[in-house]
Amino acid sequence: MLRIKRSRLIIALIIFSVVFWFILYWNFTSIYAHHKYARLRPRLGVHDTLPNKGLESDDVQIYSEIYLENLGKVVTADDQRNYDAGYHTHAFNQMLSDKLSYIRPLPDFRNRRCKEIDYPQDLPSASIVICFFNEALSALLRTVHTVLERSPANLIHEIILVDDNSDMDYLKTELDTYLKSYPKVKLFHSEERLGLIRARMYGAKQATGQVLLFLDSHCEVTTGWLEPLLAAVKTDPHTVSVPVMDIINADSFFYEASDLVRGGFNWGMHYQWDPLPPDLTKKIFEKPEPYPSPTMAGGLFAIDRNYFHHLGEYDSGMEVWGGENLELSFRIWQCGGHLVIVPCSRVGHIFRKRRPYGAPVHDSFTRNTLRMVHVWLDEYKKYYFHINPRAEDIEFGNITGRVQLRKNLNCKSFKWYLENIYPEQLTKLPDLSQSLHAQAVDNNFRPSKVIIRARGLLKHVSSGLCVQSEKTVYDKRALVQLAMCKPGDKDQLWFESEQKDLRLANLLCLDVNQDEGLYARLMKCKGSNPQTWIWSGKDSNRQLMNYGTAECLAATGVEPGALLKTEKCSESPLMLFKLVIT
Ligand code: UD2
Ligand code: MN
Repeated sequence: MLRIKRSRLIIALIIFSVVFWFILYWNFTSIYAHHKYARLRPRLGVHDTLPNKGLESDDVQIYSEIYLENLGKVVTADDQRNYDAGYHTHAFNQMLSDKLSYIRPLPDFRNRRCKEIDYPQDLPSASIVICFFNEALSALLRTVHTVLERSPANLIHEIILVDDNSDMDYLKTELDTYLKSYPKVKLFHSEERLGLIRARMYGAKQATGQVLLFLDSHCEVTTGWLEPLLAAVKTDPHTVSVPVMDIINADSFFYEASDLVRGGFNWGMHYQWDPLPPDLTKKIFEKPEPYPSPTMAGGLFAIDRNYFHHLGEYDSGMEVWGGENLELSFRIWQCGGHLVIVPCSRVGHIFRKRRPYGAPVHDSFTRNTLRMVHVWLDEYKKYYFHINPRAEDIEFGNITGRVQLRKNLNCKSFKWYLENIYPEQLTKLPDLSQSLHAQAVDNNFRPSKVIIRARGLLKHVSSGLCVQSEKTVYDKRALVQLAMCKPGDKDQLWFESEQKDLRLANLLCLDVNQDEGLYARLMKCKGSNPQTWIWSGKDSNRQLMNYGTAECLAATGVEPGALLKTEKCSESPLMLFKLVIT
């Protein structure tokens, strides 16, 4: 009897102490967070001309978490204005970026075996080339400072910044003054807008280091990033090395690890990330060595400077943005080089949901891609045109110089490239005998694999009409149109999936032809960027932004039958939609 009582007492004591410690811990952490927040709170409104270097280490995580949680509740009207203006100009949380230290400690996501590798003492030194157009000063300086801080000084020959004729004054006067204290950093202002491709060529011409290392202007490099990239180029100067690209969240600025992947593309000639086969993942885990990649994303890579020039730099006929990454990837492989991803080198990049800048050329992506397709794809270009019939009529300038370059370099065929470097792609050739719409229906995605977040009518706010499939197939595709709302009708029932696509009747995905920025249509679900739709704005004022075109879905009219397309996001009421949950 006494024994039972005693054991009960012990159990009660244990429960009590667990609860006690839990409450104490919980209180402590919330007091701690609260204290930090109270300390940081007054800084929210501060907007120095040059960003302060205030926040360090774990502040970053706590700060961004609390900030995001409380946004709209506790911030002042000024904060809100700053916050909105930052997003508008840069498509990321500039306000938060301005508050973060340039050199914040970042998690080390490298395989631990990377730290045991001894790199040669005599690695070549690098000219880091960073071009920018209207970049946020804090993001740009964070790129520069992390490079200076996290690279052995003898390996940084210089940092070349190319201002691609930005509009902002702070990128001229203030930046010039600031950089005076950093003799290795050389800033060039272009007198005309070159676009990122010619801006990189311009930067490369100024460089005198043995290796060129290109970075976007909103990156953070991490410890140990440089040596393995340079080592790969040193081992073989015809090897182009690419770091693993981690994700800096555009809203919270959290640094998130990416999986090990390879670069690929689809027949619309959009870049895509391909998962690694499991056996290769295992091999790299055991021995984190560079592995071949059919293509690269484009922004971050190291290349021997002489080889870059020998290989024909870039196609200077390409404008502003897009396509140059696949062009260079094909050129490297077809003309005898190697393209590798270096798992021990990790660089963070702010991935944003839209490009915040316009272009003097209407659709530089298609124009650039056409130049690439005509020079490198040989007979395989028919697949590109099958996917993009409209591209056939688009002007792409003179390519004789590039065709000649291919001859001079004695490059191999695209067939060789596919068979040897990207054989998986040969299994995904579009069926030329079928129209796109027929294929879309035939191969429709298995809905069971997809997690649905919401379902309902996709209502166009200003017309009060609903989005549905156009009944007639036009120009090989099923477009979507506005129609009187019919709740319960399968033809108007949209499913929003976890991967942010919009599926009509849980069958086909809302897709937009990125190359032309034209009409929204229904296609087989692929999880691709042109099928990724991000809601922005609040409640009934919401826009649907397309990840592929970085534009917003808009109705072409307010009457039944009006088609939908994507257009540059604006205040237009034609762009407001809501999902009326059913
Ligand atoms: C990706 C690449 C980018 C480029 C692009 C295709 C990564 C991390 N990024 O797009 O480097 O290959 O695909 O073309 O792989 N810029 C200029 N002038 C301009 C426009 C942009 O200097 O007219 C700068 C811009 O400030 C940035 C860089 O070029 O530093 C890349 O532009 P982005 O960040 O908008 O491209 P992103 O990352 O969407
Ligand atoms: Mn970028």
